[in-house]
Amino acid sequence: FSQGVNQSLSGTDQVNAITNLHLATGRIGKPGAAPFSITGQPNAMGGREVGGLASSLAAHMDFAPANVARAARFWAAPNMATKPGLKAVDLFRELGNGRIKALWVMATNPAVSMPDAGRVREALAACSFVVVSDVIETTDTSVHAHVRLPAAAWGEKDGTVTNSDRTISRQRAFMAAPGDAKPDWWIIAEVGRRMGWKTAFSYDRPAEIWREHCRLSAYENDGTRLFALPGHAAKGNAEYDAMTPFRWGGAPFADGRFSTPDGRARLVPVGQKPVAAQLARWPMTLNTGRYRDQWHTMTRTGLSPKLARHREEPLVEIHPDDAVRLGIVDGGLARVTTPQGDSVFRASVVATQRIGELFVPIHWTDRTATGGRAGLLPRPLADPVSGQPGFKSTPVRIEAVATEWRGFVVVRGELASRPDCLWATRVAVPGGTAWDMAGNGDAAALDALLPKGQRIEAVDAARGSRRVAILEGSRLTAVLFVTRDGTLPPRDWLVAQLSEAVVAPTLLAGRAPGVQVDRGPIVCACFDVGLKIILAAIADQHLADVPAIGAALKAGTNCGSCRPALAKLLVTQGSAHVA
Ligand SMILES: Nc1nc2c(c(=O)[nH]1)N[C@H]1C(S)=C(S)[C@@H](COP(=O)(O)OP(=O)(O)OC[C@H]3O[C@@H](n4cnc5c(=O)[nH]c(N)nc54)[C@H](O)[C@@H]3O)O[C@H]1N2
Ligand SMILES: Nc1nc2c(c(=O)[nH]1)N[C@H]1C(S)=C(S)[C@@H](COP(=O)(O)OP(=O)(O)OC[C@H]3O[C@@H](n4cnc5c(=O)[nH]c(N)nc54)[C@H](O)[C@@H]3O)O[C@H]1N2
Ligand SMILES: [Mo]
Repeated sequence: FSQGVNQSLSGTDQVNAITNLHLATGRIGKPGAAPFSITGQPNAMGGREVGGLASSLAAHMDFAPANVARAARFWAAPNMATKPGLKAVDLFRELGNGRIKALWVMATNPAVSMPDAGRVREALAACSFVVVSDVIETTDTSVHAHVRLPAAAWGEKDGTVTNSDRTISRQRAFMAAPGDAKPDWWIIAEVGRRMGWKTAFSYDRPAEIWREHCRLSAYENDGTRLFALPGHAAKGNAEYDAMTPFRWGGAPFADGRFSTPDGRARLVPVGQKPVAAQLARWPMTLNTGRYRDQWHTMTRTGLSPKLARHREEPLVEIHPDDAVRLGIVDGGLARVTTPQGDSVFRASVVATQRIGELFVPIHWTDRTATGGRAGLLPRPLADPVSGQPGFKSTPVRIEAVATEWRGFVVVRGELASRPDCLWATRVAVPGGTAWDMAGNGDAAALDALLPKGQRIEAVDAARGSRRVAILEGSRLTAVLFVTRDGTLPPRDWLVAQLSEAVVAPTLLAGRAPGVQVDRGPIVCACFDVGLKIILAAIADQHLADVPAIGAALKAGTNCGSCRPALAKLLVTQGSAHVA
């Protein structure tokens, strides 16, 4: 099970119901038969093992007095925290209430990813001391920082990660960290030393931290704490360096004994909350989640033109019946509103969406769009036990948004500032950036976005179209295409002009001389294979399965992410062999 179960206001009851069912039917501790929460963060399990949660100490110990006393003995720490800290939703509420005066945000982007993110942003802006450690200079959170600490990214640092199945692997740097960037452990230890704890934070390498972690896991452990790595505490630096991946814990519960005082499993009673009545003002339900080729708040994946090809923009998905009823058209803009806030998305009318529900992706931020902000919409409510927000079901309404003009700008590098119009969204393209835009009123103000240089312009007053190009010598630095009633050419060819030493004479026509091949939307990002090319090949070459498409076009033969999409195309084309 995944986040539809966990990230719910009754997530704890749902997970316990699943676990109870497995216990009652004896499906625990046997290969292939266990409840398994597919959590998504790389090293989410490692984070739990080291106690990176408000609700736990390190090494799988909670705040029971005996555990607090044990951790105090181990670290010779007289001043232990004796109760859980604030979980994320509570923490940002208290930040907003002014109870938290100083905040250090590390490796997360809460101004985007927390529920009711508009309020989170206000709370960050009002906090008197915010520190942000990130691998990217400017994020929606770091713009509120008083101190920014440059952190080394995963490929630049050394340590271990734990998979959800408890496999611990060494991770080794394969790139040098840029500039002053330092690993997070180094930054924390340095702050600890500067605060006066020179010995306690005297680590000079990850192997030392690893040995301490292993010692704590085994410390006063009579077997009731499953997490224990005693053998590793004595390993030297060379052994740590050469460590191969291993899974801790053997086959827990296979012998029918569980981590309870009497060793017996417990069924936890669960309750079914009554389904809340649909409210007239908020008649639909909003679901939020991920796109195949973007990661969370896009601070890193948003840099890649290749990854942008799959889905260039944040879309709100809506069922055709709902769309017709509400006057929403495929490709048009729509405003999605909840009591917490609103955001404008391009509508995608699809029969795969459930009637009465909307889906929006979580990835776009203030850096990458004027709208498309999913995080503004969910309620800041959480499951009472786990503290997980209910990200997947927010009462919502949607309405069509009309605009008078639409257009795009393509620029070498980045625009100096975000376009100031009703709707704009950024797309990474080879050699630069594109922004798709729509708005009302005079579009002339968009000219201010363009860099300086030699300017050529074409105007079609009848269609309200304007096309501007900025050149530097024979090379293109930017184009701006805007229209009220006319069509816009596909951006691809204009983007390719950024890389040409001499710009094409047909530039303002928006296309090369001669006939164009339209590849359609990109399905296979690795090999740049478009939908129309694939459909033509399926029909012309009688391709019958995914490997045959791979052999003919290479599509689906590298990372494999598009293989489900290819399989679906085969089914909809009616030529699939049933396997
Ligand atoms: N490409 C990409 N992959 C990622 C990530 C990413 O950002 N990009 N993030 C990673 C991370 S950190 C995580 S946590 C995972 C998340 O991975 P998932 O949890 O698999 O993905 P989500 O997109 O969050 O969608 C959760 C699913 O639950 C369904 N759902 C909603 N409500 C309910 C309900 O009441 N009951 C049931 N049974 N289902 C429901 C939704 O329709 C949706 O299909 O993805 C990981 N993988
Ligand atoms: N509405 C809605 N909201 C959601 C979800 C949803 O389904 N719906 N899903 C939720 C889930 S499951 C998750 S996991 C969160 C994800 O939300 P976040 O964790 O806030 O999102 P990321 O973009 O992964 O943020 C990680 C940040 O750390 C930086 N970073 C990367 N590597 C390092 C490093 O090694 N060190 C440091 N210091 N910084 C680093 C990145 O540049 C980025 O700014 O979003 C949650 N929010
Ligand atoms: Mo996650």
